[in-house]
Amino acid sequence: MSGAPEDPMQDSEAIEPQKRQQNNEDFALEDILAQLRKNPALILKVQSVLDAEASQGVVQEDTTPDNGKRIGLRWMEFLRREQGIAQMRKRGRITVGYWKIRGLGAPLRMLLEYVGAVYTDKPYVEPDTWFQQDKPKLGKKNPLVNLPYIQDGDIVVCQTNACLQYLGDRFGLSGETSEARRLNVQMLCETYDLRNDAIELVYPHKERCRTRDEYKTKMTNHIKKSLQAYYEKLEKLYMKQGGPYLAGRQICTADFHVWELLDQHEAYAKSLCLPSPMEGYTKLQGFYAAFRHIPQLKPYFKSEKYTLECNGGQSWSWPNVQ
Ligand SMILES: N[C@@H](CCC(=O)N[C@@H](CS)C(=O)NCC(=O)O)C(=O)O
Repeated sequence: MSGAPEDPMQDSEAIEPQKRQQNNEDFALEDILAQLRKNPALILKVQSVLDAEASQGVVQEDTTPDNGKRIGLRWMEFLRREQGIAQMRKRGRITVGYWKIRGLGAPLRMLLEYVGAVYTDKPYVEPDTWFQQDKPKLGKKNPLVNLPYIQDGDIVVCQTNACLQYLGDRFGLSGETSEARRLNVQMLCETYDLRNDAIELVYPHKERCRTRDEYKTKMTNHIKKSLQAYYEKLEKLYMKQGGPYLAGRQICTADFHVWELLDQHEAYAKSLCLPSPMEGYTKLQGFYAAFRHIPQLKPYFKSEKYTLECNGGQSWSWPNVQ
Protein backbone atom coordinates (compact mmCIF):
# COMPACT_ATOMS: atom_id res chain seq x y z
CA MET A 1 0.00 0.00 0.00
CA SER A 2 3.00 2.32 -0.22
CA GLY A 3 2.11 5.73 -1.53
CA ALA A 4 -1.61 5.18 -0.91
CA PRO A 5 -3.21 7.97 1.12
CA GLU A 6 -3.91 6.96 4.69
CA ASP A 7 -7.56 6.18 5.28
CA PRO A 8 -8.35 7.34 8.83
CA MET A 9 -11.36 4.98 8.92
CA GLN A 10 -8.97 2.05 8.88
CA ASP A 11 -8.11 2.76 12.52
CA SER A 12 -11.63 2.32 13.75
CA GLU A 13 -12.22 -0.70 11.57
CA ALA A 14 -9.18 -2.26 13.20
CA ILE A 15 -10.52 -1.55 16.65
CA GLU A 16 -13.88 -3.12 15.90
CA PRO A 17 -12.99 -6.13 13.71
CA GLN A 18 -16.10 -7.49 11.99
CA LYS A 19 -18.33 -5.99 14.67
CA ARG A 20 -20.02 -3.62 12.25
CA GLN A 21 -21.21 -6.55 10.21
CA GLN A 22 -22.26 -8.54 13.27
CA ASN A 23 -25.98 -9.02 13.66
CA ASN A 24 -25.68 -11.33 16.61
CA GLU A 25 -26.52 -9.54 19.85
CA ASP A 26 -25.04 -12.31 22.01
CA PHE A 27 -21.70 -11.89 20.31
CA ALA A 28 -21.96 -8.20 21.10
CA LEU A 29 -22.61 -8.92 24.77
CA GLU A 30 -19.56 -11.19 24.95
CA ASP A 31 -17.58 -8.41 23.42
CA ILE A 32 -18.74 -5.94 26.06
CA LEU A 33 -17.67 -8.26 28.85
CA ALA A 34 -14.22 -8.68 27.29
CA GLN A 35 -13.80 -4.93 27.09
CA LEU A 36 -14.99 -4.35 30.62
CA ARG A 37 -12.56 -6.94 31.97
CA LYS A 38 -9.78 -4.94 30.36
CA ASN A 39 -10.97 -1.63 31.77
CA PRO A 40 -12.95 -1.84 35.03
CA ALA A 41 -13.00 1.97 35.39
CA LEU A 42 -15.43 1.98 32.50
CA ILE A 43 -17.97 0.06 34.58
CA LEU A 44 -18.34 3.00 36.95
CA LYS A 45 -18.50 5.47 34.10
CA VAL A 46 -21.14 3.50 32.19
CA GLN A 47 -23.19 2.95 35.30
CA SER A 48 -23.20 6.63 36.21
CA VAL A 49 -24.44 7.60 32.76
CA LEU A 50 -27.14 4.92 32.80
CA ASP A 51 -28.19 5.93 36.33
CA ALA A 52 -28.44 9.57 35.27
CA GLU A 53 -30.58 8.61 32.27
CA ALA A 54 -32.80 6.39 34.41
CA SER A 55 -33.31 9.16 36.99
CA GLN A 56 -34.39 11.50 34.18
CA GLY A 57 -36.92 8.93 32.97
CA VAL A 58 -35.09 8.47 29.65
CA VAL A 59 -34.72 4.78 30.38
CA GLN A 60 -37.68 3.42 32.28
CA GLU A 61 -37.67 0.69 34.90
CA ASP A 62 -37.85 -2.59 33.02
CA THR A 63 -38.56 -5.94 34.60
CA THR A 64 -39.13 -7.95 31.42
CA PRO A 65 -37.10 -11.18 31.07
CA ASP A 66 -34.80 -9.83 28.35
CA ASN A 67 -33.91 -6.81 30.44
CA GLY A 68 -30.34 -8.15 30.85
CA LYS A 69 -29.82 -8.17 27.11
CA ARG A 70 -31.24 -4.69 26.77
CA ILE A 71 -28.97 -3.34 29.48
CA GLY A 72 -26.07 -5.05 27.73
CA LEU A 73 -26.95 -3.28 24.50
CA ARG A 74 -27.02 0.07 26.26
CA TRP A 75 -23.57 -0.65 27.66
CA MET A 76 -22.32 -1.52 24.23
CA GLU A 77 -23.67 1.71 22.83
CA PHE A 78 -21.72 3.53 25.50
CA LEU A 79 -18.52 1.63 24.79
CA ARG A 80 -18.73 2.25 21.08
CA ARG A 81 -19.16 5.90 21.78
CA GLU A 82 -16.03 5.80 23.96
CA GLN A 83 -14.14 4.17 21.12
CA GLY A 84 -15.38 6.79 18.68
CA ILE A 85 -14.19 9.52 21.01
CA ALA A 86 -10.79 7.85 21.44
CA GLN A 87 -10.47 7.75 17.64
CA MET A 88 -11.49 11.38 17.42
CA ARG A 89 -8.74 12.37 19.83
CA LYS A 90 -6.23 10.57 17.63
CA ARG A 91 -7.51 12.13 14.44
CA GLY A 92 -8.26 15.60 15.72
CA ARG A 93 -11.45 17.50 16.14
CA ILE A 94 -14.56 16.90 14.13
CA THR A 95 -15.99 20.01 12.48
CA VAL A 96 -19.63 20.52 11.65
CA GLY A 97 -20.26 23.29 9.14
CA TYR A 98 -23.67 24.83 8.50
CA TRP A 99 -25.44 28.18 8.31
CA LYS A 100 -26.00 29.91 11.63
CA ILE A 101 -29.49 28.46 11.93
CA ARG A 102 -30.86 25.18 13.26
CA GLY A 103 -32.11 23.74 9.96
CA LEU A 104 -30.25 20.60 8.96
CA GLY A 105 -27.33 21.39 11.26
CA ALA A 106 -29.19 20.92 14.55
CA PRO A 107 -29.41 17.09 14.55
CA LEU A 108 -25.66 16.89 13.84
CA ARG A 109 -24.79 19.38 16.57
CA MET A 110 -27.05 17.56 19.03
CA LEU A 111 -25.54 14.19 18.19
CA LEU A 112 -21.99 15.48 18.73
CA GLU A 113 -23.05 16.98 22.06
CA TYR A 114 -24.73 13.72 23.04
CA VAL A 115 -21.62 11.62 22.48
CA GLY A 116 -19.46 14.15 24.31
CA ALA A 117 -17.35 14.91 21.25
CA VAL A 118 -14.92 17.79 21.32
CA TYR A 119 -15.98 19.39 18.09
CA THR A 120 -15.88 22.66 16.25
CA ASP A 121 -19.19 24.15 15.32
CA LYS A 122 -18.65 26.32 12.25
CA PRO A 123 -21.76 28.45 11.78
CA TYR A 124 -21.63 30.45 8.54
CA VAL A 125 -23.20 33.91 8.55
CA GLU A 126 -21.74 35.57 5.47
CA PRO A 127 -22.49 33.74 2.20
CA ASP A 128 -19.04 34.70 0.89
CA THR A 129 -17.27 32.90 3.73
CA TRP A 130 -18.95 29.75 2.55
CA PHE A 131 -19.28 30.16 -1.21
CA GLN A 132 -16.00 31.97 -1.92
CA GLN A 133 -13.71 30.55 0.76
CA ASP A 134 -14.58 27.23 2.41
CA LYS A 135 -16.72 25.65 -0.29
CA PRO A 136 -13.99 25.70 -2.98
CA LYS A 137 -11.42 24.45 -0.45
CA LEU A 138 -13.55 21.56 0.81
CA GLY A 139 -14.66 20.83 -2.75
CA LYS A 140 -11.12 19.62 -3.47
CA LYS A 141 -11.61 16.88 -0.87
CA ASN A 142 -15.21 16.16 -1.79
CA PRO A 143 -16.82 17.48 -5.00
CA LEU A 144 -20.27 16.85 -3.46
CA VAL A 145 -19.52 19.68 -1.03
CA ASN A 146 -22.59 21.29 0.56
CA LEU A 147 -23.96 22.53 3.87
CA PRO A 148 -24.13 20.82 6.27
CA TYR A 149 -20.81 18.97 6.18
CA ILE A 150 -18.74 16.96 8.63
CA GLN A 151 -14.98 17.21 8.44
CA ASP A 152 -13.05 14.53 10.26
CA GLY A 153 -9.35 14.72 9.45
CA ASP A 154 -9.12 14.31 5.69
CA ILE A 155 -12.66 13.02 5.40
CA VAL A 156 -15.36 15.46 4.32
CA VAL A 157 -18.91 14.14 4.35
CA CYS A 158 -21.87 16.03 2.88
CA GLN A 159 -25.63 15.34 2.62
CA THR A 160 -27.32 15.36 6.02
CA ASN A 161 -28.29 11.70 6.05
CA ALA A 162 -24.80 10.64 5.02
CA CYS A 163 -23.35 12.88 7.78
CA LEU A 164 -25.69 11.29 10.32
CA GLN A 165 -24.80 7.83 9.08
CA TYR A 166 -21.08 8.63 9.27
CA LEU A 167 -21.32 9.92 12.84
CA GLY A 168 -23.68 7.09 13.77
CA ASP A 169 -21.18 4.48 12.60
CA ARG A 170 -18.37 6.30 14.32
CA PHE A 171 -20.11 6.62 17.67
CA GLY A 172 -22.29 3.51 17.70
CA LEU A 173 -25.61 5.24 17.03
CA SER A 174 -26.60 3.60 13.73
CA GLY A 175 -28.45 0.75 15.46
CA GLU A 176 -27.03 -2.24 17.26
CA THR A 177 -29.17 -4.93 15.68
CA SER A 178 -29.90 -5.47 12.01
CA GLU A 179 -33.52 -4.51 12.67
CA ALA A 180 -32.52 -1.28 14.38
CA ARG A 181 -30.12 -0.39 11.56
CA ARG A 182 -32.83 -1.05 9.00
CA LEU A 183 -35.37 1.06 10.85
CA ASN A 184 -32.89 3.83 11.46
CA VAL A 185 -32.07 4.26 7.77
CA GLN A 186 -35.76 4.21 6.84
CA MET A 187 -36.50 6.78 9.51
CA LEU A 188 -33.69 9.04 8.30
CA CYS A 189 -35.34 9.05 4.86
CA GLU A 190 -38.87 9.42 6.23
CA THR A 191 -37.80 12.37 8.39
CA TYR A 192 -36.08 13.97 5.44
CA ASP A 193 -39.32 13.75 3.44
CA LEU A 194 -41.10 15.61 6.23
CA ARG A 195 -38.33 18.18 6.35
CA ASN A 196 -38.64 18.78 2.60
CA ASP A 197 -42.43 19.17 2.79
CA ALA A 198 -42.03 21.95 5.36
CA ILE A 199 -39.06 23.60 3.65
CA GLU A 200 -41.00 23.86 0.38
CA LEU A 201 -43.41 26.18 2.21
CA VAL A 202 -40.90 28.08 4.28
CA TYR A 203 -38.63 29.56 1.59
CA PRO A 204 -39.99 32.09 -0.95
CA HIS A 205 -37.52 30.91 -3.64
CA LYS A 206 -39.26 27.51 -3.67
CA GLU A 207 -42.25 29.44 -5.11
CA ARG A 208 -44.87 27.42 -3.21
CA CYS A 209 -45.69 30.46 -1.04
CA ARG A 210 -45.36 33.87 -2.64
CA THR A 211 -46.70 35.95 0.28
CA ARG A 212 -46.73 35.59 4.03
CA ASP A 213 -50.49 35.06 3.95
CA GLU A 214 -50.06 32.20 1.51
CA TYR A 215 -47.43 30.74 3.83
CA LYS A 216 -49.84 30.99 6.79
CA THR A 217 -52.60 29.17 4.91
CA LYS A 218 -50.37 26.46 3.45
CA MET A 219 -48.39 25.86 6.64
CA THR A 220 -51.67 25.56 8.57
CA ASN A 221 -52.87 22.96 6.06
CA HIS A 222 -49.55 21.13 6.27
CA ILE A 223 -49.75 21.00 10.08
CA LYS A 224 -53.36 19.85 10.07
CA LYS A 225 -53.10 17.30 7.25
CA SER A 226 -49.82 15.99 5.85
CA LEU A 227 -47.92 16.34 9.14
CA GLN A 228 -50.56 14.17 10.82
CA ALA A 229 -49.82 11.34 8.40
CA TYR A 230 -46.13 11.47 9.37
CA TYR A 231 -46.97 11.62 13.07
CA GLU A 232 -49.27 8.64 12.77
CA LYS A 233 -46.48 6.57 11.24
CA LEU A 234 -44.03 7.68 13.90
CA GLU A 235 -46.50 7.00 16.72
CA LYS A 236 -47.10 3.49 15.40
CA LEU A 237 -43.39 2.84 15.06
CA TYR A 238 -42.60 3.97 18.62
CA MET A 239 -45.52 1.85 19.85
CA LYS A 240 -44.37 -1.21 17.93
CA GLN A 241 -40.75 -0.94 19.04
CA GLY A 242 -41.70 -0.26 22.66
CA GLY A 243 -39.71 2.96 23.04
CA PRO A 244 -38.26 5.04 24.46
CA TYR A 245 -36.51 5.56 21.10
CA LEU A 246 -37.69 4.86 17.59
CA ALA A 247 -35.84 1.57 17.22
CA GLY A 248 -36.52 0.56 20.82
CA ARG A 249 -34.24 0.86 23.81
CA GLN A 250 -31.30 2.45 22.07
CA ILE A 251 -31.02 5.92 20.74
CA CYS A 252 -30.11 6.09 17.03
CA THR A 253 -29.21 8.91 14.66
CA ALA A 254 -32.78 9.28 13.35
CA ASP A 255 -34.05 10.10 16.85
CA PHE A 256 -32.08 13.35 16.67
CA HIS A 257 -33.65 14.46 13.40
CA VAL A 258 -37.12 13.31 14.44
CA TRP A 259 -36.85 15.31 17.65
CA GLU A 260 -35.63 18.37 15.78
CA LEU A 261 -38.58 18.25 13.39
CA LEU A 262 -41.07 17.72 16.21
CA ASP A 263 -39.64 20.79 17.90
CA GLN A 264 -39.56 22.87 14.71
CA HIS A 265 -43.19 22.01 14.02
CA GLU A 266 -44.13 22.99 17.57
CA ALA A 267 -42.58 26.38 16.77
CA TYR A 268 -44.37 26.70 13.41
CA ALA A 269 -47.70 25.84 15.05
CA LYS A 270 -47.14 28.27 17.92
CA SER A 271 -46.32 31.13 15.55
CA LEU A 272 -49.64 30.48 13.77
CA CYS A 273 -51.55 30.29 17.10
CA LEU A 274 -52.36 26.62 16.45
CA PRO A 275 -52.41 23.94 19.16
CA SER A 276 -49.54 21.47 19.43
CA PRO A 277 -49.59 19.19 16.35
CA MET A 278 -48.56 16.34 18.67
CA GLU A 279 -51.88 16.36 20.50
CA GLY A 280 -53.24 12.81 20.72
CA TYR A 281 -49.89 11.17 19.92
CA THR A 282 -48.93 10.04 23.40
CA LYS A 283 -45.84 8.05 22.41
CA LEU A 284 -44.46 10.93 20.43
CA GLN A 285 -45.19 13.32 23.28
CA GLY A 286 -43.37 10.99 25.68
CA PHE A 287 -40.35 10.75 23.37
CA TYR A 288 -40.34 14.51 22.79
CA ALA A 289 -40.42 15.30 26.53
CA ALA A 290 -37.88 12.65 27.58
CA PHE A 291 -35.38 13.57 24.85
CA ARG A 292 -35.44 17.18 26.05
CA HIS A 293 -34.19 15.95 29.45
CA ILE A 294 -31.37 13.69 28.30
CA PRO A 295 -28.56 14.71 30.66
CA GLN A 296 -25.88 14.78 27.94
CA LEU A 297 -27.95 17.31 25.98
CA LYS A 298 -28.41 19.78 28.82
CA PRO A 299 -25.54 22.05 27.68
CA TYR A 300 -26.91 22.06 24.12
CA PHE A 301 -30.39 23.13 25.19
CA LYS A 302 -28.87 25.90 27.31
CA SER A 303 -26.67 27.12 24.46
CA GLU A 304 -27.26 29.56 21.63
CA LYS A 305 -27.20 26.60 19.23
CA TYR A 306 -30.68 25.70 20.42
CA THR A 307 -32.08 29.22 20.36
CA LEU A 308 -31.06 29.89 16.75
CA GLU A 309 -33.86 30.39 14.22
CA CYS A 310 -35.07 27.20 12.53
CA ASN A 311 -34.61 28.64 9.04
CA GLY A 312 -32.76 31.45 7.28
CA GLY A 313 -33.50 35.18 7.34
CA GLN A 314 -35.29 35.10 3.98
CA SER A 315 -37.79 32.44 5.15
CA TRP A 316 -41.48 33.09 5.82
CA SER A 317 -41.00 31.48 9.24
CA TRP A 318 -38.48 34.15 10.27
CA PRO A 319 -40.07 36.34 12.97
CA ASN A 320 -41.73 39.44 11.60
CA VAL A 321 -41.21 38.67 7.91
CA GLN A 322 -44.14 40.31 6.12
N1 LIG B 1 -29.90 17.34 0.53
C1 LIG B 1 -28.89 18.23 1.08
C2 LIG B 1 -29.44 19.65 1.06
C3 LIG B 1 -28.34 20.63 1.29
C4 LIG B 1 -28.78 22.06 1.14
O1 LIG B 1 -29.78 22.36 0.46
N2 LIG B 1 -28.06 22.94 1.80
C5 LIG B 1 -28.41 24.33 1.79
C6 LIG B 1 -28.79 24.76 3.22
S1 LIG B 1 -30.13 23.80 3.84
C7 LIG B 1 -27.26 25.23 1.38
O2 LIG B 1 -27.35 26.42 1.55
N3 LIG B 1 -26.19 24.66 0.83
C8 LIG B 1 -25.01 25.41 0.49
C9 LIG B 1 -24.53 25.19 -0.90
O3 LIG B 1 -25.35 24.93 -1.80
O4 LIG B 1 -23.34 25.30 -1.10
C10 LIG B 1 -28.55 17.76 2.51
O5 LIG B 1 -29.33 16.99 3.08
O6 LIG B 1 -27.53 18.15 3.06
